[in-house]
Formats: sequence, C-alpha cells, structure tokens
Amino acid sequence: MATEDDPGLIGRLREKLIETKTGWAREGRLLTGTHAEPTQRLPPGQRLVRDWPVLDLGIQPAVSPQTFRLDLVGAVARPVSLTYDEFMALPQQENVCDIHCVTQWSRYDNRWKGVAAHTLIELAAPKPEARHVIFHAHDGYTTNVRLDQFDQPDVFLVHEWEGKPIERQHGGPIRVLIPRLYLWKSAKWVRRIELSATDRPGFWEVRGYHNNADPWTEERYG
Ligand SMILES: Nc1nc2c(c(=O)[nH]1)N[C@H]1C(S)=C(S)[C@@H](COP(=O)(O)O)O[C@H]1N2
Ligand SMILES: [Mo]
Repeated sequence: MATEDDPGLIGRLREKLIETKTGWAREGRLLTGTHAEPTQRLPPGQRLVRDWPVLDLGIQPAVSPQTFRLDLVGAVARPVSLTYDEFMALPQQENVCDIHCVTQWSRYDNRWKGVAAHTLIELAAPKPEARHVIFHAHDGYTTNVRLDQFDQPDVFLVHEWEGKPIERQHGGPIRVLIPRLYLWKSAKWVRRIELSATDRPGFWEVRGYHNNADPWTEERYG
C-alpha cells in the first residue's frame, strides 16, 4: 500500500505501473481471441480469485465523511452537490454481483450497499443532450461511460461491501460500481460525476484501453 511519506517513490512506482499497463495495451496482452456466450458467467480470459485485489495509481486519498462531497454537474437541469449525510439519506439498496478486472481476475458474489445510479440521475435531471458520463476522483483519476451504461439497475454508488464500510484502499467511503464493465470504469474515491453531450476518454482510455470495456467481448484494448 502507498504511504504519503515518500512521494518520490510513489511517483516512480506509479510511472512504472502506467508504463507496464500502457505496454500491455500496445501489445494486446491477455487477449485470448475467444468469445464467450453472453450467458457465460466467467468472461473469456478471466480467472476467479477469492480475495479482492487492490489496483490504482498508488495514491489512496483520505476521504472522510466530513470532507466527502459528491457533485453531479454538466449537462443537467439541477446540479447536485451532496454531503456524506445527504448521500446516506438517499434511498439505499443492496445488490450482489460479480466483478471483472482487465488484469484478468474476477470475483463472484460481492454484496454491496449503496445508492442506485438511477436515483442520482433523477435528482440531477439530465438535459436532453446528455449522452456521456465522466467520473472524476480525488486522486485525479478519470474514466468515462455512456449515460445509458451508467443508468442501469445494477449500477450503484456503494459504501458497503460484505456488510462493512468500503475500505480506503478500495475507494471508501464511496465508490462507483459498474459491474458489467471492466472494473477500471468503476471510479474509487469519486468526487464529481459530469454529464456531457460529448464523450471524453479517461485516464486508461487515452492510454490504449478500450472505450467501452465489455468483458464478455474482451474489450480490453482499443
Ligand atoms: N479513483 C480511482 N479509481 C480507480 C482506479 C484508480 O487508480 N483511481 N483504478 C481503476 C482500476 S484500473 C481498477 S482495476 C479498479 C480496482 O478497484 P479495486 O482496487 O477496488 O479492486 O479501480 C478502478 N478505479
Ligand atoms: Mo485495472
């Protein structure tokens, strides 16, 4: 895990990781060339893990309920800015889903609690031209999906995993969860959700990773 006391080291580790993963995209590593049936539970080229690996840029910002804020901005009729208490006062739902990371691990049956993306979208009232979503996180990370991919019944902003608050290393107190796309689309430590008429590729998307990220058609790179 990263520490704050050696930013030089973290910077070098971060550069190394970005270099490695950008290289994988260039070489098309981990592509099996097979296509799974959409009904197949484990997407092609994935293997099951029991623990939950941590992947990020090596900066794990400390966000507390006191400093937490979530903004929904951009192409919306009613911009929203929520404190932690306001977020927690919204209708809460539980769901169980599988998660799939482009680095080839999948984890089944994760139990989450949080606020449905649809609840937040309704609050902000997207303008007719809104088609895309850009997530901005406290560590500077960004990632993008289409609004119709965000507005799915299995998409949540989650704060509990397996009955416990989501740990800082996994994006706590609140992270995005879009289970039917590779996990890099699920921003940890989310700060701002921007709706937009135009698409804006995020951190990994501009470094050779696929804009759409569907695990069942192996949209890893592109
Ligand atoms: N804010 C932020 N969110 C992020 C990342 C990141 O570096 N910063 N990494 C992404 C990547 S590449 C992956 S695979 C998942 C990993 O989530 P996990 O560490 O909880 O497994 O988070 C995604 N969300
Ligand atoms: Mo990742």
